[in-house]
Amino acid sequence: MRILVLGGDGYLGWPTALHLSAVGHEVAVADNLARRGYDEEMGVESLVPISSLEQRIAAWQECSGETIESYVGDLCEATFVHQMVREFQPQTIVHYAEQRAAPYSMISQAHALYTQTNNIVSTLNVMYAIADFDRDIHLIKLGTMGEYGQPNIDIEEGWIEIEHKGRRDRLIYPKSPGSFYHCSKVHDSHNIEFGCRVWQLRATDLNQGVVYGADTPQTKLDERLATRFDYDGVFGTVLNRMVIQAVLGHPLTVYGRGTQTRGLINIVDTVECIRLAAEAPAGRGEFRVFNQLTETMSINDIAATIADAYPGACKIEHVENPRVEAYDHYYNVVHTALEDLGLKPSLLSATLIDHLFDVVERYRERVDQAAILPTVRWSDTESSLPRTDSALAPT
Ligand code: NAD
Ligand code: USQ
Repeated sequence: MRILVLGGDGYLGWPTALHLSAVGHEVAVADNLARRGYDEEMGVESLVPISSLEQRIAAWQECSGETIESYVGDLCEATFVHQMVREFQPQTIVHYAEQRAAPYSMISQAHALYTQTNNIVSTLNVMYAIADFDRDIHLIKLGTMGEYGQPNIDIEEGWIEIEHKGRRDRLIYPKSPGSFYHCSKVHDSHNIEFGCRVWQLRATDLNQGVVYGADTPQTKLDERLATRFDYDGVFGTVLNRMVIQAVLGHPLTVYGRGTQTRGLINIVDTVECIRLAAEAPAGRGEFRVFNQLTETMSINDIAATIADAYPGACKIEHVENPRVEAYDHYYNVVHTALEDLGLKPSLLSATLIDHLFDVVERYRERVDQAAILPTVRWSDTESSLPRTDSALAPT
């Protein structure tokens, strides 16, 4: 199958491209390298050193004999997207290419505007390219579990049967996102569902939980194939951050009470979920939603699991929560669709965590301790307009 991986230079996109290529698919990646630019903006780097996209592709050719084509460009440019789709003629498009950090989207008005514009415009451009070129192309879009929030009822896979005042309907599951980034994913989901209804697109929206892990069987083959591993307070995700904190002897940073619960998935399972979804495509006009997580844990439990697994001393600290979040909430998520397609979950285990400790040990000298604590508060609003006293003063 010809598969185009958008965001193919990122944490998940690159290992996904390798996994799909390793099982025999013809793969191309597209990226505008924006993620490398956010590193420069934030003054941080991936814990694991990463090669350039060209070096990665050359290394894969050397190791496997397989070719991955590449397109460097911005998905917000409609012409670029149309030309790429016409040229590569994919049967499946995997769309990872978005600004994906909730804290980044909450830094300022400019960051919120950038995140929503980048994510929503890129997705619309991809949908238009599919609709214009070949409506049989299966769009696999990365959504997020954070679209649903933490409702006091079970979270279904994208749709819910509702009875209201004696009438019944099957509706898109209600959403309650927790950042301007998470909101952008909700807007994407609505746009794609609409595209499926009006243009008979075929789409799979993968509402993924928080990903952890540093590598996959393919990225381990050669240092030049490594994927990025973030630990900073903006792009680092909770489990990866806590593994690094344990190795550095930094207290594990539990935000607030730590009783907030999240879905988790290992990076090895992420790439396999994409293969499974690609090889069993959605039907024409179908907007299919899978909840892509393998287990749920509270932040306190994640911290305790890492502290228990770490062979040395490890302290857990409750720091002021920079976010606005629910604690002690109900959280029961249906996530059977991917397992029905054949996913064999790799659950969090002492072996997996030990492997992560080893990876971190190897690169610990690269950590900038100053980047660990969170700096972005949900309650702050930094407008892009100058704040003048005269504009605010009563007349
Ligand atoms: P990432 O930032 O490492 O990768 C995204 C890639 O997309 C980057 O390489 C970036 O340069 C590229 N990109 C962004 N905007 C682009 C544009 N306009 N044109 C072309 N390329 C563009 O992120 P990731 O962690 O690999 O996440 C990938 C996807 O999975 C995201 O959509 C994210 O929302 C979703 N997701 C991630 C996680 C997680 O824990 N990492 C969890 C759930 C869902
Ligand atoms: N948290 C801590 N301590 C930390 C970091 C985070 O307690 O040091 C807590 C946060 O308060 C939050 C939870 O851990 O309750 C998850 O935070 P996170 O930064 O690991 O993840 P999040 O911001 O939700 O975003 C990440 C990815 C995003 C993806 C999302 C999946 O960056 O792309 O969409 O996970 S989900 O959370 O299911 O929506």
